[in-house]
Amino acid sequence: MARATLHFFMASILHCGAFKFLLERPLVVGIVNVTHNSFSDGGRFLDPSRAIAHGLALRGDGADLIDVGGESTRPDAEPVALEEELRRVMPLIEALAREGVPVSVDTMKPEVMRAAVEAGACMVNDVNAFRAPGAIDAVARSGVGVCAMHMQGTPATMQVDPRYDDVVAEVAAFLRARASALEVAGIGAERIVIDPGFGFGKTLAHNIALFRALPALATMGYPVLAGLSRKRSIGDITGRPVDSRMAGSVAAALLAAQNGASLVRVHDVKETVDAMKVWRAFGV
Ligand code: HH2
Repeated sequence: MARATLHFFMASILHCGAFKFLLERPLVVGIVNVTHNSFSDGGRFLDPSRAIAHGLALRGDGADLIDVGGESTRPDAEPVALEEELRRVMPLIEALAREGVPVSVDTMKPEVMRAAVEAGACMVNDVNAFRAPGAIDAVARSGVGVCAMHMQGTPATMQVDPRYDDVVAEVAAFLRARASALEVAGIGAERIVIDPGFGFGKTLAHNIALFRALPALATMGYPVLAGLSRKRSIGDITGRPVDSRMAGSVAAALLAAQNGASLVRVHDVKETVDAMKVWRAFGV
């Protein structure tokens, strides 16, 4: 099968609360981090009005969803207290939801999940794959979409010495087990997204192996999200610092989509949306 047709072959619908996304083309998820230490946009959106303006601008640039985070998961980032995380993300989630923007919340904390869903978030994106006590309960009955990501270790330790016998098999088994746990709790497959977690306890070689396995991961029965935007792998490959990784990131998003990712999580929305449009127009 030609690569470009793989995606369309598997088109289905992702249910995220009031929003239903037809996965006939890759969804572009725009990132807004309300943190001082995120590796790429840290410190830029601590002021709520700037964060809201940026979220609306990304939506205007063509983002299908806006992913709001209040706790950096960069290697060795300090955990953020619950009250502080709520203080950071809630004004932005409330404002974007009020404007009718599909909002995802990027959190590991069940209390933040509940508050965000209550405020109108239509998706919960958990880099810890809903392993915290109470995390599955926080989303099960809500109808929102859920994204379960693979991470080896914790952000504090994950990049110290990541090791796998078979990274693709281990990540796939983990994602299968987490998706089953979500389904057992009553979350239908149409609400579940899986994510191999590029850069979360992985070397460049691990990331490359997982990237090449995207077509296989995409056959597991759930849409796959790929998040490579401006990450260290892009820096390692291009030799560029964080603020010069846009072209590499767009290439990675496009290739991920061509290889079966249904969602790409990116900082550079406008450029990624344009690249996807060109691919779809010229693709065979
Ligand atoms: N990557 C980051 C954060 N959340 N969620 C998913 N599902 N997949 C990812 O690959 C992913 C994620 C890290 O990127 P960023 O939010 O830009 O940085 P930070 O964690 O430093 O805030």
